[in-house]
Amino acid sequence: MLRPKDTATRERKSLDGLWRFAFDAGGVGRGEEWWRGPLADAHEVAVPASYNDLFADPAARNHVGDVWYQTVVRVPAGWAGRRIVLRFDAATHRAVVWVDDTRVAEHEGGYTPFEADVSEHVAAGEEVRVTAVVNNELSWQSIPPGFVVDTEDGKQLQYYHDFFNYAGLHRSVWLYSTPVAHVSDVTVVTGLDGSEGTVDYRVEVDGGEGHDVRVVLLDADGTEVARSAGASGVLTVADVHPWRPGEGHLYELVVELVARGAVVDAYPVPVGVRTVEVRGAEFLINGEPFYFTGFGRHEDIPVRGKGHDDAFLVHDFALMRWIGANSFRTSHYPYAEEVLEYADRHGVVVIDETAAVGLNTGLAGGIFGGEGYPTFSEETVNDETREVHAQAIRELVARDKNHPSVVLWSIANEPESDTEGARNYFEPLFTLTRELDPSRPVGFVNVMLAPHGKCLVSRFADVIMLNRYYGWYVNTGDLAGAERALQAELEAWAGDGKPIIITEYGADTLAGLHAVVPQPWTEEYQVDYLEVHHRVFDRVDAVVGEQMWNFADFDTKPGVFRVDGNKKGAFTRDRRPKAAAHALRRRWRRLA
Ligand code: BDP
Repeated sequence: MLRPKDTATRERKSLDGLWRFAFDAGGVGRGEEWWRGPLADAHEVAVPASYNDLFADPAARNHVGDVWYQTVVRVPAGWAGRRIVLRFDAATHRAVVWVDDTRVAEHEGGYTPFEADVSEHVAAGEEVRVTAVVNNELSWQSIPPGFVVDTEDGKQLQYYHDFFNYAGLHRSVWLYSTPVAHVSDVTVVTGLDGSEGTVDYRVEVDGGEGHDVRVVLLDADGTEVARSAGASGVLTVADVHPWRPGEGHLYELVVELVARGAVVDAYPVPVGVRTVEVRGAEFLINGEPFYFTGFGRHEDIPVRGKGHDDAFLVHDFALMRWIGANSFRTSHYPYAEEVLEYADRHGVVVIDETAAVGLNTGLAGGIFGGEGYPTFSEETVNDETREVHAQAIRELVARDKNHPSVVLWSIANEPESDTEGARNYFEPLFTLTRELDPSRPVGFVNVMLAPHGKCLVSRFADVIMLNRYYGWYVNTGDLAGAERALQAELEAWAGDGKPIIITEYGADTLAGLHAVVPQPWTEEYQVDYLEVHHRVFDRVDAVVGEQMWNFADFDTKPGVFRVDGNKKGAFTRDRRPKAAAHALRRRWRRLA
């Protein structure tokens, strides 16, 4: 799905800013058709942002159900006769959208974009009312899963993942225009052969029967390096300047739709020429072994919650650079497209993950009123869930397939993976992901409860991704025992002959808490914990990466294991370094 852009033939208008907003605690808005007029008793709310922390009100933070967003936008006068599209970069976790009185879009899944052609429902130069109902409930058939409990105090939400269920319009909203005949999709896959690069391209066109496609590849300084005609083909680039970790060199593929010699539509796609391959126990980028350093992260900041923020984008990448990180995982959902574009431009390597987190009732099962649910069953995660999960994978690949920074798909985080149910659930999802994108390896993130010898899903993965907490959830305070246990488990995984990335290892740490003897929660313990892990990683050749959990402290639901959220950050939530940040910096700069 192409991101809205201003080009010679296209224009976009941001709808970001303050919108009218109403909580629908009684769930009556759909029945009463609230989209038909201005929202009554409306608050004002910022877009993009989570709404939860904006109002200093526990009912707002913990609201479960529908909320309503509304704005009025004037369609630019110059858009007469053009195709006009309304696009939401994300609505968490689902939404229905109306333009004036007409329902135009509906979307399931909180972290991928959706859009509607609204040409028939708007008029150039006129104002229209845009209303969206956004719902934050989770069910056994949503990705991520969860369930709603009806209590005397209203609905409460339960879920098996460890971050707060922030909701709302988390990313930008756009009105944009294209010519009626337009480029609707572009796919690029790149290759390298010595000093020659190749760009395999495929263009899809809508409404342009009889039109021609031509493509021109420009270097960063605008010089033309290759051109071709036709909706698909292969461009070759002599003396190619590859995209590589640490150096985000980008070409630009300008795609043009041409009728009778005139350019009808033009759309540019940034292209990084690089290859990715798993060979034996190595992870190769451009044919060279790559060692991942960096973090599992979250989209999580004070006040805005999961709302995208360009200032934090720049600052977080600056901190990752400062610390010597070359990569991160989009734990535990697709991040804003701005983040991936930035990673492309700056040569940062990304493991791109779906929102399939918490498909594992074994992790927190007992806490919910003592009821133990099986993860995979007709009543819980089932075939219907798998179809929602499959759609989440389709939308992730469709959105992110052209990013050179993305080198590996992660189709789930810590699902139950040691049962036949898990094996049957996941096998077709691996097949699907490979069909959608044969150019990248595919994996999932394994949980400690399904160690080597028990996991039935890792056989489908190209890369073994492990989250391990020896010295924290087990061997708590016993780093010598943790070192032995970790070494033994990693050696067992290494026997499978696949590369291993440690996608999480970490210890909760309260910034400012100190002790002279190793004490969990102190800054010293976090440093010692990391050192133990690093020693083990260095002894196991199959380990090709370490992504510490987490980049920064982040918000969670309340819990006896959580002190104002999860405190495993190398940085605090307001991005101040703990002692561990300095320790990681010394190691990762040395490794680089
Ligand atoms: C893992 C999860 C991650 C948690 C982390 C933790 O993948 O989301 O935040 O553990 O417990 O289970 O800190």
